Amino acid sequence: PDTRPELLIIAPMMPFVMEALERDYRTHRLWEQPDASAYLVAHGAGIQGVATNGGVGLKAEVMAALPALEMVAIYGVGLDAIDLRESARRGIRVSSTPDVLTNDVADQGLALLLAVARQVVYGDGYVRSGQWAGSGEMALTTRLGGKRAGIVGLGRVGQALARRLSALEMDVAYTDRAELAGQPYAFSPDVLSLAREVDVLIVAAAGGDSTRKMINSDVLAALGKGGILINISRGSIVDEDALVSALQSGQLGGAGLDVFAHEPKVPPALLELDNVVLAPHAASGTRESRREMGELVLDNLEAFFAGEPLPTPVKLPEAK
Ligand code: 8YV
Repeated sequence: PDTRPELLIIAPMMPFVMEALERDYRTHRLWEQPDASAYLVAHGAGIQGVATNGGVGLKAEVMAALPALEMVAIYGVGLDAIDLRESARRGIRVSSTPDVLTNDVADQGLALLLAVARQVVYGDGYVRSGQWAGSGEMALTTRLGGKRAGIVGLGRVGQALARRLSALEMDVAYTDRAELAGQPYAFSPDVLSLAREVDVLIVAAAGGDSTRKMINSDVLAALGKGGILINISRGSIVDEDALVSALQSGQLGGAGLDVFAHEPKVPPALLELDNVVLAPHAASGTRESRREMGELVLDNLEAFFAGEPLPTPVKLPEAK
């Protein structure tokens, strides 16, 4: 009999990861099932492992349909799309892929910031459409050097961003749950006071209930007419309706967004605005990051099923 563990794959990963998973596990490809709940009723009972990504995570109803589940390997660092408390309660182990994507996610934040401030995408269109030859120089843009940048969430990605922004000669400040020891950047106790102090606000915090719609209309108003918002973490952290109105009314200067509240849906109003640069949740989407993330998914699953310690475990809340 086939004694390989049964693994539910919730979203596809790079081909080499898929090949290794197909080889080492009896796999179930949930994203290919037209009726996912019927599929889980038929096959859920034997599934011991899950491989999923940070954005899709593991929905409560899927987790509930997997009574034998023991291990969840996340292809990403975001933990907002999986119930860690319930994982702890059921004794399910969880792994993620920290560190390997940090610099690439920070680079995407920097790329979006530069693109918005210097109107890189608009300028590209200006050249391609022949407007340069027809109408002359494009409208002037904004200098970043010497301006103030505020980082919401000074974790691994936030710190990598802070280093990049310092290299642009920006003044960097941050907010987080509490002031962090040993950081050279100015601390603000909350996001509203940070927004009042800075020209650019960059969201690098974890998603989930504790940060939901934290960037609301007051914060956007405090950031102001010349202000720029960048988000490379989770769309849930920004009140998207408030963002659209602030951008439309000119109350906010611009935005660079890699993530959205209802991906892959994007508010149509954003598509009409020249002061916005959009990306399809691609901050960790370099071949290099995705390869290393894929390797960590494989290594964590392998370690778990061999009874060895996980290379990159997620710390779960204490089970009550
Ligand atoms: C996704 C992410 O996991 O790390 C995260 O939390 O959101 C991303 O890296 C990635 O898009 C994989 O699909």
